[in-house]
Amino acid sequence: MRIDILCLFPEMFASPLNQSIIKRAQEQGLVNIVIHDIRDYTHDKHHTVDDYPYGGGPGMVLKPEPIFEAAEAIKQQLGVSEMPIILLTPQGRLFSQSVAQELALHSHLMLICGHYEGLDERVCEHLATDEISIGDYVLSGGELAALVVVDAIVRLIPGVLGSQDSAGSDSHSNGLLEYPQYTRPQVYQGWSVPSVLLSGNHGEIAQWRRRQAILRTAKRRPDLLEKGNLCDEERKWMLENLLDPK
Ligand code: 9WO
Repeated sequence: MRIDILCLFPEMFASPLNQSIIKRAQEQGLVNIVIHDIRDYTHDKHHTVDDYPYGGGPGMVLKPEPIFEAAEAIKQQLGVSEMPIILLTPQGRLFSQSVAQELALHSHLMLICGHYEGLDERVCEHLATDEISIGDYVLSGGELAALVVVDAIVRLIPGVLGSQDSAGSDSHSNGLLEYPQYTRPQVYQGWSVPSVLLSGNHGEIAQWRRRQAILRTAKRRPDLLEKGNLCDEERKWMLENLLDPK
């Protein structure tokens, strides 16, 4: 997969993309992430990327020309006429694991990050094919949101995760939150690891984990429960344990 990112602060990407799983994915040639500075696509002496808003008001607005020119240059260089061009904005559709899965199917993605000021609406209307928000809060710009989106997508590319840390068992991939996990020591400050996990009984352990995941999802994120495919027996157990917490 190739991901091109247009932004005003390219240095924000250096460290996050050079760690851990994303770094390894790039080294293995599974993803090629290229950062572009929108300022490089200006033609005036001062490399102007923004201007005053028509109609007045606070702040500045990113000019459309450098963004369109950057996007066209990249499409031409790649030899593709159509690819998802995604704007990171609080006005976009809400990002989720299912949006990440959908985007991970493409061979090329382009992400556009505004900063400080807003973007000229013609970029949204006539260049972007999609607008994505990572949540209902305002950031200084789209760069951090783009990093979140890239991280979630890259780990879904086949071969990026080893079979050890399969993407399939993570929180949200089965629709439920993850079950509680423990490692050594067996007792820490008087707090013991649940004895079922030491039992060696794999059937009991699997049932305990599934039930813990259900209970935790019911308590913290009941909105996710419908995606969890509970059977009647699990639903009954959940209701008993929600009413009667031990
Ligand atoms: C700034 C501004 C100043 C005066 C009047 C109106 C204004 N609008 C904005 C504005 O929308 N700034 C945005 C900053 C422009 C696009 C990039 N920015 C951004 C993206 N902030 N937060 C996000 C974001 C992206 C994805 N998910 C959550 C938040």
